[in-house]
Order: sequence, then structure tokens, then C-alpha cells
Amino acid sequence: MYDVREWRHAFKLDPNKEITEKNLEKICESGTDAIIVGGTDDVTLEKVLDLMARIRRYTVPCVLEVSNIDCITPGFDLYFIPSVLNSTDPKWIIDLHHKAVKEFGEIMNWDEILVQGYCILNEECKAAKLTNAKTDLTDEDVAAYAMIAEEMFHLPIFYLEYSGTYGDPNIVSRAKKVLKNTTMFYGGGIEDYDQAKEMAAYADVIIVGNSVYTNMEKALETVKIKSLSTID
Ligand code: 1GP
Repeated sequence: MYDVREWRHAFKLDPNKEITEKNLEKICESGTDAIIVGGTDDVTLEKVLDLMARIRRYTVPCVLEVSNIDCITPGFDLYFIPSVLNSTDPKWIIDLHHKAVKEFGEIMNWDEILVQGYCILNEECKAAKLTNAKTDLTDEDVAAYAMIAEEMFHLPIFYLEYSGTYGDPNIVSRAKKVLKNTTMFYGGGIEDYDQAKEMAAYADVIIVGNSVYTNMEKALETVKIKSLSTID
């Protein structure tokens, strides 16, 4: 349950967006493997705590994806720490991490912390702009980042991020081919079951974010991919 290698599907909820109790219940009881709490804009500790407390009424694993050191709070099952491998600014690859570990390293529970090697591919998304990501990449470029994540850095997660737009299945497929132990997450633009199924054929875990807020019923249908396996 808390082992990402066994996951196939997760919803990502943004602390900065409104969700009704009824819809939150549907998401938490959907059968998804986890709820990831994370966002780029105006994420405050207060909003993170509020959303965590609401999700905690259900048994689904609850993970904080840390985008801002001020929003870290105990109470989550796991903590994901993104490192943007294709950022052109060391701040997002290693510098913020260095600052956090220098300050809190001795009290961090490393068993609960997983580093995600991000590769951001939608140049229009906020995360790409914020991190100055180099998004003009070929499938071979992306596969090399995947290989770096696994073979050089031994990261538990490689995250292909197309946030806000549906990605290129050929790139996802090519990256997956070089991964053996690192779990591949795909997120971006998944709005219905067919898109979820297409990406779940290659990615180990698909992440559904924005469609929770735009079309809840279709978002819920994406959970059905859990019974499908990836193409080896
Ligand atoms: C965002 O990868 C997630 O970090 C999901 O993307 O919001 O486009 O579904 P969407």
C-alpha cells in the first residue's frame, strides 16, 4: 500500500483548489492507490494541513509532494521530493535539497522520503517555467534522463511530467524501456479512461490531477486501469 512499486494510479490534489466533501469522498474511496497533495501556486501550510486533515478521514495512502519547504508537516504516509533533472537552474535539481538537508537532515525520517527524478516536457506549464526546464527534448534525450535516474542516481521514481497537456505516448514508451527498478510515473492531461489506458500501457503509475476539478466522473473512470498491466 505504501510501496510505490505496487501502484498503478494516483490522484494529485492541489491544496490551492476547492473540492467539495462529496467529491473528495469519491476520490478517496475510488480505489486509487494514493492521493498526492501537491501544487505549484500559492501552496501554504494552512491549505496543506486542511486538505491533509480532510483526506485523513479515509484509509487511502496520503503523500505530500514537497514543492515548498515551509509547507512540510508531519502526518503524511510518505513525502515525495522532486528533483527536476531537466531544469537549467541548479536550484531545482539540488540546491533547495541541500538547504533543507543542511537544516533538517538529522531529524528527517528517510524511510518516509522518496526522491522523484522529474522530467518536465510541457513548456507551457507553470512548473516548466518556474524551473526553467529544457523541454525541447527528443525521445532519446528523455530516455537518457530516465537512465540517469535509475542507473546513476538510483532514484525510486522517474516522473514524466506533462502537467496540463496530454503527452506523447512514444516518449513515455521509449523512457519506460530503459527502466528496470525505478518506478515510472506519468502525469499530464489525462481526462478519461482511454487516455489513462494508453499511458498506463507504458507508465507504471499514472497521475490524474486537473480533471478531478473539471470532470469528476470521467476522472473517476481512470481508476479502472488498475487491472491492466504494462507492455514490457
Ligand atoms: C501534475 O502530473 C500531474 O503534476 C497531473 O497533471 O493536472 O494535467 O492531470 P494534470
